[in-house]
Amino acid sequence: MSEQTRNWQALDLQHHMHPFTDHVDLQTVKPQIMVRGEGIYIYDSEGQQLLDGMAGLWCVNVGYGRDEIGAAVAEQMKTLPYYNNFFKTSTPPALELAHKLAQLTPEGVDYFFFANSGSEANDTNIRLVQTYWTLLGKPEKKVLISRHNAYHGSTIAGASLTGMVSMHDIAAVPIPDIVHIANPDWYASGGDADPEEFGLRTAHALEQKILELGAGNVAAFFAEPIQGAGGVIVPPASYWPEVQRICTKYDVLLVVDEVITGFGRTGQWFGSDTFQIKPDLMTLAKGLSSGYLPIAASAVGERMAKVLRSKEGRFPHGYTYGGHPAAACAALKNIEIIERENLVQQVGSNTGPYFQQQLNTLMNHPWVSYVRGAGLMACVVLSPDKINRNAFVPLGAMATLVRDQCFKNGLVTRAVGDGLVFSPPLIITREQIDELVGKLRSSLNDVYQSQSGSIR
Ligand code: PXG
Repeated sequence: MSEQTRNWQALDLQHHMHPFTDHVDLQTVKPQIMVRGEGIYIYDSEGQQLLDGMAGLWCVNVGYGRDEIGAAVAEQMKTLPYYNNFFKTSTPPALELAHKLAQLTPEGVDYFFFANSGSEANDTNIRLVQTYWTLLGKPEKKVLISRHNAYHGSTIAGASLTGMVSMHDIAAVPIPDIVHIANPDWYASGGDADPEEFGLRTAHALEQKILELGAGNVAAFFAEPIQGAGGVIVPPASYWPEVQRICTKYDVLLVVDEVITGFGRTGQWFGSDTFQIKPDLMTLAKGLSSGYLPIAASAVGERMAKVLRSKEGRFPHGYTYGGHPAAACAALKNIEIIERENLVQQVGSNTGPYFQQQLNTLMNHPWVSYVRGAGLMACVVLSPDKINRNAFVPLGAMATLVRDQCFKNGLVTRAVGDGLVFSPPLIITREQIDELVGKLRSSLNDVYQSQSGSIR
C-alpha cells in the first residue's frame, strides 16, 4: 500500500465521521479512498479500477468525467457564484431549470421548489402538504402514511417518513402523525399468493389504514414508485393503479418520491411514467444533477399548485442554497446530456431489458433465488433454500461476503438484507453489462466455494 494511501486513511480515521458507518469496524477495515472517475468506472488511491454498479449512491446517471458539466459550472461560478431565490429574486439557471423540468415531469406537474438533497425536499413536501390542507380549511388532515422499508431521507422528518426500523431508534424519530403500512414485497411477504393478487391486497392496506384513521385526518401517502434502498422492491402491476384509486377516493394527496427512480433510471423519465402514476407532488434529487453538485426539488402538481400559488402571505420556508445557480447549471447540463445521448430511450428499449435478462441468467446459481428490477435498477436475492425462499442466518451475512468479494473483483454493489442491489450509470453498454454480470457471477462462485460447507 502506498504511503499516500496510508496517510489519507490515518487522517480520515482521525477526523472524519462517516454516514451509516460502524466506526469501530472502520478502524480495522480502513476506508477505501476513491480518487478519480471515468465513464462507469471509479479508481481508488491504489489504482484499483472498479465498475461502479451503484452509480455512486444511485445518482451518477450520466457517468463520471463529464467535462462539459464542470465547464458550465465554472462559467457560472465566474459570472455569479451565488445568489438566492428568496424575497422576489431569481437567477437564470434556477428559472431555466424549473422551466426545463416542467417539460419533463408528468403532465400537470409544472412548479418546482428547490432544495439541496432528497431529505430536504421531503421536509419541504411535508410543509407543502400541511400548508395545502390548512389553506383549504382542513388542518386536521395531517397524518402522513408511508411504508415499511421505505427510504425518504436522513433529516428528522425524512427519517420519520423512512420505514426502516433501524432509523427509528433515537428519541427524536419518528415525529408524530406519521404511520407506516405494508410494502408490496412479494418475495418476502407474498407466500403462495399470486403476485397480482398480492399487489391488490397490499394496496388495500392503504385503504384500511385510511379508514382506521378516518379520511378526514389523512393528509398524504408518501411512496417510492420502486423502493430503492429497501432492496429494489418492484410492485406488481396491480399495485399502483389501486393506490391511485384509493388516494382519489379518500382525498389523500399522493407524494411520489422519485429521488432514485427519476431521470431515466427505470427506462422512462420518471417512475411515475413507468407505472402511470399521477402525482400531486414529487421528490427529485440524485439523477437531477447526476450528483455533480447537490440539488433537489419538490415538483408540485396542478391541484396543489393552484391552492399554494393563490395564497397571499409568504410560505415561511426555504434553504439558503436552494436552487443554487452553480448546482442548477450542473442539472441543466446533465439533462442536456441525457437528452442528447437519448439515455432514457436507450435504457428503456435496449440496455435496461438486456441488464434484467443477463442478471436473470444468474438464477442457475444455487444461491440466487430471485432477480427483480426495472430499467437499470435491480436486486439479486440470495437464499440457502430457493424453494422456500428462506433467509440466510444471520440475515445478510452471505450477501455482505459477496459484496466484499465483488469489491475485490472490481465491482461496486451494495448488500441490502440477502440482496445485492445495482443501479449502474445509464451510459453502461451491453458489453459493460456483460462485464458487470460476469464479475458478479465469479464473486458469487468465489464465496460459494469458500462458504458452502457452512450454509444454513
Ligand atoms: N428519497 C429516496 C427515495 C432516496 O433514495 C432520499 C430520499 C434522501 O436523499 P438525500 O439526498 O437526502 O440522501 C433518498 C436517498 C443506499 C442509500 O445506500 C440511499 C439513499 C441515500 C444514501 C444511501 O441505498 N437514498
